[in-house]
Amino acid sequence: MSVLEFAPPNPRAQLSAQVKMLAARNGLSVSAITSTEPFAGLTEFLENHIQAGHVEGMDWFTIDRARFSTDVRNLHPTAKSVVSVGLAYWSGPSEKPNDGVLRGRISRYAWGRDYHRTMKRRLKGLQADLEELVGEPLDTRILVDTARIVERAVAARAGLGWYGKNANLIVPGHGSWVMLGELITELDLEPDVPLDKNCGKCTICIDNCPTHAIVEPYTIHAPHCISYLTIEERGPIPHELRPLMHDWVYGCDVCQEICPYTGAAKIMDEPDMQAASINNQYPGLHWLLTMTDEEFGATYFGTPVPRTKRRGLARNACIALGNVGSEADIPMLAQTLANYEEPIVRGHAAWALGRLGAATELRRYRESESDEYVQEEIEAALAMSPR
Ligand code: B12
Repeated sequence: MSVLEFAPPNPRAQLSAQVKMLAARNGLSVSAITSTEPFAGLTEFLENHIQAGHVEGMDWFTIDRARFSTDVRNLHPTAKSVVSVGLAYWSGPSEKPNDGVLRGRISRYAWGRDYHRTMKRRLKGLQADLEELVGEPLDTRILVDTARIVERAVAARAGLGWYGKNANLIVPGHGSWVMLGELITELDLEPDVPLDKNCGKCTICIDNCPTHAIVEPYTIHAPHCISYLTIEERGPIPHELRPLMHDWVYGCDVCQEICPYTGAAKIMDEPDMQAASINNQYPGLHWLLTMTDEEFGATYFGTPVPRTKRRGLARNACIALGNVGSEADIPMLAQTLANYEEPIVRGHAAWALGRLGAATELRRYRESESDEYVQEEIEAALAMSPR
């Protein structure tokens, strides 16, 4: 008889293994456990991060909020464990179709259904299964993408993955193509250990970030990140950054696509994360400028994209046309400058016309434009336009 057979069963470890098994059964691709101890050094890190201006523009990201987010017990004082979960969503390589339509790019996490809803539904399923397992109601908190917790810090300490230099949490087998969520519980579970992994000497994400937003390893200067610019920024996008945004109209995946770990991700059959139509992946840029509210709703309702609103997508489409368009796109941009109801979109259409050298069109609408901001954009566009 081996020594192992005499080892007493560890009920805490057994319960933890069951939790992970139930998480997987509820469609949560990966899960790991950490305690509710405060995160050592994180408060100071976030304070310095905010003071350095790295989250400027996200007004909700205050020092008070950051302090609150570094101790899970602020949310649930009697909790003992956090189950960190991930929804892996790499669906294989993908390219824009070669169909003669000039198209933009939407980041992969936003192709399908809104992951907040998908994850919450699955986490609620996990909670119900846990209640059945322990035979009593549980006081839990279910979180997905809330500013009240630093999800990557939770996941890293739980050993779900490790920090890449692009700040993303890299999960073995899935790269960073994993959205995160948590279940905070009073159950006393066995914490997992952090992974002893790092990027080594690789700096490929830093070298390839189009706007140089990875200002040092593990630090994103959000006001320069294309994800921030296309989704969170509501006003004009800084002129100097526009040419660097290429054809991204919602989010950006460059620092993930370029990462060697992410390139080796497992293909997931995850219908909730797949695009329902080509416009959910690679929307036609002219279509983004002419779509009605109804078309916008029909295509994007239930996905993460409405966060940027119809005018945000149209603004971003103007920038993309200025970057990847040609003379053939001038009439559409001129029509946008003349007729689009939102000044923010007209202003960016003027910029794109300037990029494409359409001085005649810019002069044509210079007099009739009554909005001061758009007038300024027209003047700046004329200054850069050679024709
Ligand atoms: C605000 C925010 C953004 C902002 C700012 C991002 C940033 N890096 O700061 C913007 C809009 C730019 C953004 C972009 C993206 N985001 Co975002 N975002 C968030 C949000 C809401 C808060 C992040 C935050 O607190 N940032 C502040 C920084 C300082 O923290 P952090 O980068 O999360 O983690 C760092 C610190 O915690 C630090 N750290 C941790 N512990 C300790 C301890 C010590 C001692 C020290 C020194 C440091 C330290 O190391 C971490 C890595 O650098 C989270 C959800 C959440 N509640 O956590 C999602 C989240 C981070 N985003 C996510 C995603 C998917 C994205 C995008 C990929 C979307 C896209 N395709 O366009 C990009 C990626 C950009 C990037 N490379 O980071 C995922 C990340 C999944 C993953 N596998 O990592 C999250 C977790 C949402 C989710 N529920 O899945 N995002």
